[in-house]
Order: sequence, then structure tokens, then C-alpha cells
Amino acid sequence: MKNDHRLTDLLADLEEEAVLEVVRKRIAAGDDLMQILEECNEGMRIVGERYEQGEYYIAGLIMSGEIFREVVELIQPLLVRSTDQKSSGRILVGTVSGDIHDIGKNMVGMLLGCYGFNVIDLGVDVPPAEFAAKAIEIRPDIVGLSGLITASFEMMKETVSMLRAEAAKNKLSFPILIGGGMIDDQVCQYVGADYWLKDAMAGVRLCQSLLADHR
Ligand code: B12
Repeated sequence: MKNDHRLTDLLADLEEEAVLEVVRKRIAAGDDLMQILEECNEGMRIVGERYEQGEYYIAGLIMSGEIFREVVELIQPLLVRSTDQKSSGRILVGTVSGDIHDIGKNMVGMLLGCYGFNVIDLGVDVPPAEFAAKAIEIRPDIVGLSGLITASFEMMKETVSMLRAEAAKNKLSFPILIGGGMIDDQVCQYVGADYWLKDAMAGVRLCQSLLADHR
């Protein structure tokens, strides 16, 4: 089936059953799994806009999150099978303190796992000290922070500075990536991270190249 924006529109309209039906059919037809995720992601962006414009309330956000989770549940096992690769590095991820959005972070974690990375996920609303303590304990190759709301930026800044201070004390060094829909170069500079991404697959590619450079 071709991309005719139908899936994006159905998700944006919160048509749960119809979304899942289209996704099942497209999986059965052998459609590109990443393309399906991409179209759903676009639907989520529209949900956000409708929420901002007062057309949807918080229940709409919750519903969209639930639908996206169900889509990922259908796709994840197939992606794992199609990309199964050897372990290629340890990545610590989590959503920063004060932020409970986890769909994007889970997607990044899932894709990194599919590409052979060992992903340690601290979950959501993770305080800077917890990130730092875990980094010292597991000595990751890369740390990835997720944040979807404006209030996350301050927490990302604190988390980055605590991670750097603790890493220096313990003679560790790892690049820090930040990701989320509102992240840009300016935020990255403010927060003091090494790289920023708005896309999970770009994150996987970056991790691959960072580790290749390292070896
Ligand atoms: C679903 C949703 C929710 C759900 C989240 C469910 C869940 N389990 O995550 C619920 C209902 C809980 C929620 C709550 C809130 N939300 Co909300 N939410 C959304 C919505 C519609 C979709 C987010 C999403 O999952 N997108 C799909 C995923 C796949 O995209 P993504 O997260 O951006 O991730 C991609 C990339 O950014 C990247 N990425 C993400 N993280 C990382 C990390 C790394 C390391 C890398 C490499 C890449 C990467 O990869 C992903 C795939 O490519 C967005 C709108 C939007 N489009 O962003 C609003 C949005 C983020 N929410 C918003 C708001 C305001 C809230 C609330 C404050 C509402 C309220 N009044 O309570 C609360 C915040 C609670 C809190 N303290 O965190 C605003 C934020 C605005 C702002 N300036 O801060 C948004 C932008 C909506 C809007 N336009 O107004 N929300």
C-alpha cells in the first residue's frame, strides 16, 4: 500500500481501531516498517498541534500515546527479526526529571536494540543524580537524554553538567546526545550536550558512527 496520508490522518483523528487495521494490513503487504512508524509519528505531531489549538484536551494526548504504543507493539518484534545484529556498544538512555513522555525514548531504545546496542533504560522523570550514578556504575559508551517539554531543557542542562562532573572524577568519557521534538541547535548549546537529534533512526546512525570512530 502506498503512503496516501491515510494512516497519518487516522492517527491524528484518534481512530484507534482503524489505525491498527491499516497497520496490520500494511505489515502483511510487506510495507517498510520504518515508513509506517514515520507516518504515525507525523500523526502524533498533528495531535500535538490540535492540543495546542484547544481542539483536543489531555485525553486526546493520552489516547494518541496509547495508539502509538499499540502500533509499536505490532512492529517491534518484526523489526527486531529483520535487523538482528551483533552487540555494538552500551547506551544509557532516559527521560529527564519532570518529564514523563516516553514514546520517543522507547522508540530510540527499541531501534538501538534492533541494531545490536545494549540499551540500559532508566525510564522517565529521571533525576540528574540517578543518571550520573548509573553512568559511573555501567560505564556507557554513549548517554542519550530525552525531553519533550520546554521545562526539560533546564533539567537536561543540570543532568549534562552532573554527568560531566562525575565522569571527570571517575576518569570516564562518553558523548551525550539529546533528543525530542523541540530540541534544536540552540537548545543543544544551552544544555551543553555534544549532539542533538529529532529522529530516532538518525540517533542510531550517529551512535554507530561514534562507536566506529572510537574503535
Ligand atoms: C502523547 C503526548 C503526551 C502523553 C505522553 C504519553 C507517553 N507515554 O509518552 C501524555 C498524555 C502523558 C502527555 C502529557 C503532557 N504533555 Co504531551 N504530548 C504528547 C504528544 C501528542 C506526542 C509525543 C509523542 O509521543 N510523539 C511521538 C514520538 C515518537 O515522538 P518524539 O517523542 O518527539 O520522539 C522522536 C524524536 O523526538 C526522537 N527522540 C526523542 N527522544 C530522543 C532521545 C534520543 C537520545 C534520541 C537520539 C532521539 C530522541 O526520536 C523519536 C522518533 O523519531 C506531543 C506532541 C508532539 N508531537 O510532540 C505532546 C507535547 C510534547 N505535550 C505537551 C504538553 C504541554 C504536555 C503536558 C504538560 C500537558 C498537561 N497539561 O499536563 C503533559 C506533561 C507531563 C510531563 N510532566 O511530562 C506539549 C509540550 C509543549 C511545551 N512547549 O512544553 C506538546 C508538544 C503538545 C503541544 N504541541 O502542546 N503528553
